[in-house]
Amino acid sequence: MKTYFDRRQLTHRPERELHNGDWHPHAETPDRAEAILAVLGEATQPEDFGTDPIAAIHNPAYVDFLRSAHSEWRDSGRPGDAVAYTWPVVRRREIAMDRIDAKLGRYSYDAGTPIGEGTWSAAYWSAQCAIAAAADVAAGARTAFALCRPPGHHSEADYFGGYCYLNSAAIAAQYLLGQGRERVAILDIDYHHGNGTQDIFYDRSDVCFVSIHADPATDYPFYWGRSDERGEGDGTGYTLNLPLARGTEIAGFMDALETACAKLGEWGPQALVLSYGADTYAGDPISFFAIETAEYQAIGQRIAALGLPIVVVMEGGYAVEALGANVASLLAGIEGN
Ligand code: Q9C
Ligand code: ZN
Repeated sequence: MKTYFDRRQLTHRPERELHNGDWHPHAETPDRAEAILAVLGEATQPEDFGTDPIAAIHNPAYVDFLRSAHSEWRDSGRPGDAVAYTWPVVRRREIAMDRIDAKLGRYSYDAGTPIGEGTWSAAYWSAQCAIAAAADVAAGARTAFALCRPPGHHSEADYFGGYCYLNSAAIAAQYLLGQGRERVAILDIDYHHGNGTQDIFYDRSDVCFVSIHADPATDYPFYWGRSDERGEGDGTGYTLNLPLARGTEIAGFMDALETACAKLGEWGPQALVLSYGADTYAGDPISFFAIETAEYQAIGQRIAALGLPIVVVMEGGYAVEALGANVASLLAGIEGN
């Protein structure tokens, strides 16, 4: 299957993140992408689909903010990456804000997602990879792989967080709807709940969001991903959360995947966007499931058995030395090997 990647995605190099009360080297490094490329061999540079497909998901004020945030930070005399440190508690009223510090808090929800000089360009090209892969599938390809990095599933219409700035999976799903598909499913198998994707489609019935992830009672992002979150309004019943305990191995994961696939099969979507995080891997340094490299193939095979065209979008996965093999294993399963 075709892999999409653009070298400009490497210009995002976050220095550090606030975790457990201290600063740590950032886990979402450019060498993650290099490690995947080294195993897959070759990638196609996506064409530039412009900002329209991004604006179909993200608010204009948020996109403007992202584009200029780092230069505003620098112009206000601050060194290094822009990082928020003050947040409005649960959606205060909309107010006009000029101060970069205020805007950083308004448009984010954590201190683990720095904005550097290359962040906008990298996030933009990451999203273009997802659009290019979706365009292939819309044109009849059975599968395509978007090597998105930075990842996207924690980002909503107007916020960033969880190492994510633009929601590539959501942008891909919306693009498929724009190409005549009426029902598009998103299956999210990253270790962390895809709160941004859930929020984007929470009140909609044209995109069904199904997620398998670590229980938010113990794991980031804490405030989303409980099994009683099922959508609202027209979207009631179109969100399905399947939280699992820390320590989950392949058997427990496959049981949840069976439930997820049953739900998707019943609904009958015309295409699937797979948010794939390899941070469910046993050796992941920031996550606590126990999936082994070879087992991703079975996961891929089960998803392929849905018989849907699939856009695979890369999300997390931080065990850099195993990341290429973990991605190759999943893709082999999806390709029917
Ligand atoms: N410094 C993805 O896998 N970790 N994002 C909490 C904060 C945040 C992971 C510690 C994990 C985000 C796409
Ligand atoms: Zn993750």
